[in-house]
Amino acid sequence: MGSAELVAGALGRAESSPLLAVGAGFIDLTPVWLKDVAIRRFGDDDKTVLLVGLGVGITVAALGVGLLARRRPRWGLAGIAAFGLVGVVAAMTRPGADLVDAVPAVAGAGAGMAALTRLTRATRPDRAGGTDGGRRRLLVTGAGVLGAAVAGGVVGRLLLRREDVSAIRAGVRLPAPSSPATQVPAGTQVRVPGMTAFRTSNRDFYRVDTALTLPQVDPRDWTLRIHGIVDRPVELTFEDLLARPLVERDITLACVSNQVGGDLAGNARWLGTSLAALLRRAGVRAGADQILSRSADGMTLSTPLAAVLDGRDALLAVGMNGEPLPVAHGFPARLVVPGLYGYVSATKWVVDLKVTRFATDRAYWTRRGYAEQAPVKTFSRIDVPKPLARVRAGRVAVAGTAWAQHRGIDAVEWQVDDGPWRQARLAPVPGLDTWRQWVAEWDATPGSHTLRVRATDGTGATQPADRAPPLPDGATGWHSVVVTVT
Ligand SMILES: Nc1nc2c(c(=O)[nH]1)N[C@H]1C(S)=C(S)[C@@H](COP(=O)(O)O)O[C@H]1N2
Ligand SMILES: [Mo]
Repeated sequence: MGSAELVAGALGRAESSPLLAVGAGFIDLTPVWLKDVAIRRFGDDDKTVLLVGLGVGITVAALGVGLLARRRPRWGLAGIAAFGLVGVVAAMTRPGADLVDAVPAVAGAGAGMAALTRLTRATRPDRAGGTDGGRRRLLVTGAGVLGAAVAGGVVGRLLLRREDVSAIRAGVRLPAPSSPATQVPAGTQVRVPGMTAFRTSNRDFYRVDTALTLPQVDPRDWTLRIHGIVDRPVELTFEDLLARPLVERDITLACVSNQVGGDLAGNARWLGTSLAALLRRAGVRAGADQILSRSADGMTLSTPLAAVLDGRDALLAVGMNGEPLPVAHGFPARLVVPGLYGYVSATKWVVDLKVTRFATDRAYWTRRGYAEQAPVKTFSRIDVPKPLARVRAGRVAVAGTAWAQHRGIDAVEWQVDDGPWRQARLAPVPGLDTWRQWVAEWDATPGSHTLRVRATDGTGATQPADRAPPLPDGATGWHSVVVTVT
């Protein structure tokens, strides 16, 4: 494995590493329910958990191969060849893979077979040293193999740093917007200790994607192709993109995998060019109802065309909170469409837009049973007090966040135990496309209490009580927390 990492590093192809390729293949083959569990339980750490799990699995399998090799050396070699084959298949089936991507796994299997042969030979007792000599030789050979493997792995990782675009990103200067964001009114941020920030920092912004290794896209090589059912296909460079009129908007992004009470949502100030204007330049023809977008790492997302063209601030974004997009959030360019869940709108590292029909093309998530039309569902959450908190009797601030992007939040009601629903005070918001904070004052009496919340959106529809899972178009249900008052 160390040799394979070294070769992958020398080739400058992270995903040709058998470990990462198998991990990426695993992500693609993971059933939707398990993905959901992983996103929910491990959040941003889901990929680390996967890699550690793979590491444990490989170690156990390697022990099996080693034991087998003691009795039947040929079978041990066959075991390693099988490992290599899995790596080759995984690397070759990554999007855009070619024959070169098979090289690290083949090299790794070759090195593994050589190491196994030396190790099994070292265990054989010889006349001079007897069993003790054999043991010593095994230890020395084993340490040598381990050292070479670790060194190979480390050097391979270091070599991959050449591909890193962070330095290039740091040098990108974004032009000022021709249409700045509306000023955020005073009081948008509810002043209660422990309350969520109205504007999510880039570092705290949730991350959900299938990229085991972050795509490193150099803006100098980046182009966006717009084609399909259009009059004039368009190809745009990063320079072309920055030369277009840029708008700046506060937009809250939410993930369909977010559970009742969950935190897979964030609010940022995005800078980008109008997606509708770009599509008009290409000239969308009659009959189209979908934009199929593709990312540099081969992910595909489908977006309802009508939502992009209905006048909302759908963006091809380059900036996030005053900086170029972070690499993890789509550098150099991504889509942001207010009011739609991320999986049908927020393509990171976007390189291709095909104007098409839902009847013709399906995307990654919709092929896996998620809905084609996925407007964000009205959601409200109690952020303070935290679940199972202990608070003192008397006046207690209850506060939280609600969202219904592009419809807006018109009311938030809260309830103690099974008492009457009361109106919470809503904080002001800069527009319909961000989340909205709410706050209320509770005269808390000693004992254990359940606090519950529900929101009403700008169309007058109140969040339903019925619990639904994220699949196929977003979770529903009222959030509640239990607190102990002393
Ligand atoms: N290339 C790519 N873009 C993607 C995804 C992905 O897996 N790959 N995931 C989508 C999903 S499901 C969501 S919720 C948002 C999350 O964006 P963020 O990671 O910047 O918060 O990105 C979307 N864009
Ligand atoms: Mo998502």
